[in-house]
Amino acid sequence: MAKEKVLNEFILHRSEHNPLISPTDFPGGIADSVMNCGQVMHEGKVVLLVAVVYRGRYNGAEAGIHVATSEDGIHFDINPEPLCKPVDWAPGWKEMDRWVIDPRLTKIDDTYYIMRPGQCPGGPVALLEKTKDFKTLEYMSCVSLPANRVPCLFPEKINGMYVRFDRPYAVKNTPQGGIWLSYSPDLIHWGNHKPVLMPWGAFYGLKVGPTPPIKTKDGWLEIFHGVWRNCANDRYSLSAMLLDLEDPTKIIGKMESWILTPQADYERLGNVNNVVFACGAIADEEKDEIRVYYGAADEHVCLATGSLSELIDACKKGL
Ligand code: BMA
Repeated sequence: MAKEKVLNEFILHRSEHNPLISPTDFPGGIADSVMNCGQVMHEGKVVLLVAVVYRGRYNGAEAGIHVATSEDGIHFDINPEPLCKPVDWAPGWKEMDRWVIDPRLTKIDDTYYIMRPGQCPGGPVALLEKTKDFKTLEYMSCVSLPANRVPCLFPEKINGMYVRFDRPYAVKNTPQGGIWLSYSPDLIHWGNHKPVLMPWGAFYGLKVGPTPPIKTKDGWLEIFHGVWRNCANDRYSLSAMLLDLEDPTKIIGKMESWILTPQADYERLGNVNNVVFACGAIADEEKDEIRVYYGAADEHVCLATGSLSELIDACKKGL
C-alpha cells in the first residue's frame, strides 16, 4: 500500500482551505499566475494586495496588484481592476515598470505604504506608494538605486527615524543577497545602512528577503524568506527572527530552521516549483495568532497559521 504523504509542519499549519486564491478566481480570465501578497487588517477585514501576472497585456502591463478583501480571512472578494499599475517613476520609464509584483505593505499612523520593486536595466529599484482606503493610490518616490529588492518599512519610527529593510546586491544570483537596514527622516532619503542577516547554510544559502516587521513586547518579529540553490533548482522557504526594539540591527533570537518549506503539492508544483514566499504576516497578540498569507509556486495565495508566542519562543530558542 502506498505510504500516505504527511506534511512536516513546524510552527505554521496550512489552512485546509488552501489554495485560497488561484488564477481562475480572477474575473474575466485575466490572470495567468497569482503571485505573492501584502497583507493587513483594515476596518475589521483582511486586506490582501495580490500580485497577478496577466494572461496578456492588461492596462499596458504584464502584472498588477489587486485588492482582495475578506470577512473570514478565507473567502476573498477580488477587485478586477488593479490598485498598483506601472508608474512613470522617471520620464519615459513607465513602459519599463510593467512587472508590478511583491507589494510589502505597512501601516504607519493612518496611512498604508506600499513598497515594491520597479524594473530597471541595472536590476530593480524600490518604489514607494501610499493609500488610505485601498481605492486610490499615490506614487511617492523611487527610494533606491538598482539593484535593490524586497524593500519594506517598519510600522513606526525608531528614535525619531523611519526604518526599512531591503536587499541591495552587487552581483545577481550569487550568494550575496542579504537583508540590510537603513534610516530616513522623511521616507524619501535613506542612509546609515547596516547589514542584518546574510545568506548562510542550507535553506537560506543563496539569499534572504524580509517582510515588514511586527512589533511584539519581546522584540520585532521578522519573518523572512530564504533561498536554497541546489543542482536542479531553487527552493524558497520561510523562517523568523527577533530583533531588538531599540536597535533592530541586533538579532536577539533567530530560528535555525524553516517554519514553512514547500511540501504540499500546490507549493511543489506550479509556475515556479518549490516556492513558499511571504510579503508579510498578520499578528494578533490577544488571540496569540500569526497568519501568513503566502504565495505558493508563483500560482496561488495560501494561508498558514500558528501561535505567535510559539513562534517568538522558537526564535529565542533558535529552533
Ligand atoms: C523572487 C520574486 C518572487 C517570486 C520568487 C520565486 O525573486 O520574484 O515574486 O515568488 O522569486 O519565483
